Amino acid sequence: MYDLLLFNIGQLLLPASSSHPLKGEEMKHLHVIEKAALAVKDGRVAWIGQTVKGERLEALSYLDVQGKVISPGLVDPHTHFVFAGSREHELALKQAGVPYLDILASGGGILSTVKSTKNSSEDELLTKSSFHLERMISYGVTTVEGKSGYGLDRETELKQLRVMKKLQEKYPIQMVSTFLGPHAIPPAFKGESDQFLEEMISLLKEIKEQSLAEYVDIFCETGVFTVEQSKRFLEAGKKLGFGMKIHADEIDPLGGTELAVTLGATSADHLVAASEEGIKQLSTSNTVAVLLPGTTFYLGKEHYAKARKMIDGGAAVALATDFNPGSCVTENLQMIMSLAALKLNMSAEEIWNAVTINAAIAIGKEDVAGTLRIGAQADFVIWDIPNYQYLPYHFGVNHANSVFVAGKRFGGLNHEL
Ligand code: IZC
Ligand code: ZN
Repeated sequence: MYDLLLFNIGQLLLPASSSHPLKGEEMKHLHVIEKAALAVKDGRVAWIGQTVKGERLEALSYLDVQGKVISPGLVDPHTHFVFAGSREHELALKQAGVPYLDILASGGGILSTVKSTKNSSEDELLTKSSFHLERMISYGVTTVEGKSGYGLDRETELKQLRVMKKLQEKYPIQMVSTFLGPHAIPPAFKGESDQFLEEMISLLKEIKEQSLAEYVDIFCETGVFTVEQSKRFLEAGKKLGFGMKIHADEIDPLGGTELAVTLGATSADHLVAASEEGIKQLSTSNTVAVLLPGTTFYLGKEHYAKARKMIDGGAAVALATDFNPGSCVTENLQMIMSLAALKLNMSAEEIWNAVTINAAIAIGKEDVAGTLRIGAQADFVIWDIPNYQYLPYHFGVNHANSVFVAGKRFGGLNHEL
């Protein structure tokens, strides 16, 4: 006897259950079951199949999905959603043509959010990030990565990481925490980035001991941290058993992509300015290219990451919001799927794989997220769309009818079901 049987599913999307990222051609394949049914028991996926005429599966409750599409819960593998304050005043600066890195260099940008986050109590931070997290879930996300990096000192970095730990206890969704201590150089360490980096390295042991993060990450960019510093920091993290991520080649082509491949990082993120050589190396590795077209859009840039070249060359691509208060202010991963279609020229199949299985692999959650497996936590979304190609096509709105986490309806619009 099942707890819940969803039937009359127009299309049930089942990305490959894979422990290695889908690369190149593999990204073009998306397994779809038409006229499907899905059974849930004890919060887990219990049965998946086609609705056979006359067949009657016994369940405590039934839900007629009315031909809509069901996918696994989406995975957002790169966000900075735990922060205080906001930076709407920077929009006018951007309109006046002040570049993102100049705003940072003059003490604004990330450093402005650092000030607000330092001045915020742990409870205030928890309330505000719960709000952002719930909004992400309402858009269909059931697995989220979140980064620290708005503290740049021991106390505030640990405060951000503790908030994420509390959120993991408060919500049934899957979460991954990343320590991004080297996110900017605080004013007290101006001109002394090596000393600041050492401070951040000295926190790694404590973070590991308290299980406050699974990954380490660094902002490798002009005026922030060099490739050599990034290597030093990531290697220190690796030695202690952290997974590695890197903000690489977002604005200038410093070579962070090549470094990620050399170190065997789980992901290299941004890659808008990645070199030809970096892109070639990605295809020979299992490092996932996490692309963030919402950021390119929000920064008003003309050139987007070369997703076509990456995928056609055989690399693995995932997509994320990069939700943060400066360079991409949206929790809406569906909007990112539309940008991937329109600006990265990715196909619908590639896009769905990039926000499910490849995104899960980019944060080490492939065993529990990114597809629907019998026995796994039942995290899925009922979409108000007639087919899976429709979602990227109709942009900027929320198509999530109902978001199920551990087999229970959590959020979404709940139209007519
Ligand atoms: O707050 O601006 N790029 N880090 C690297 C960010 C953007 C977040 C921010
Ligand atoms: Zn980021």
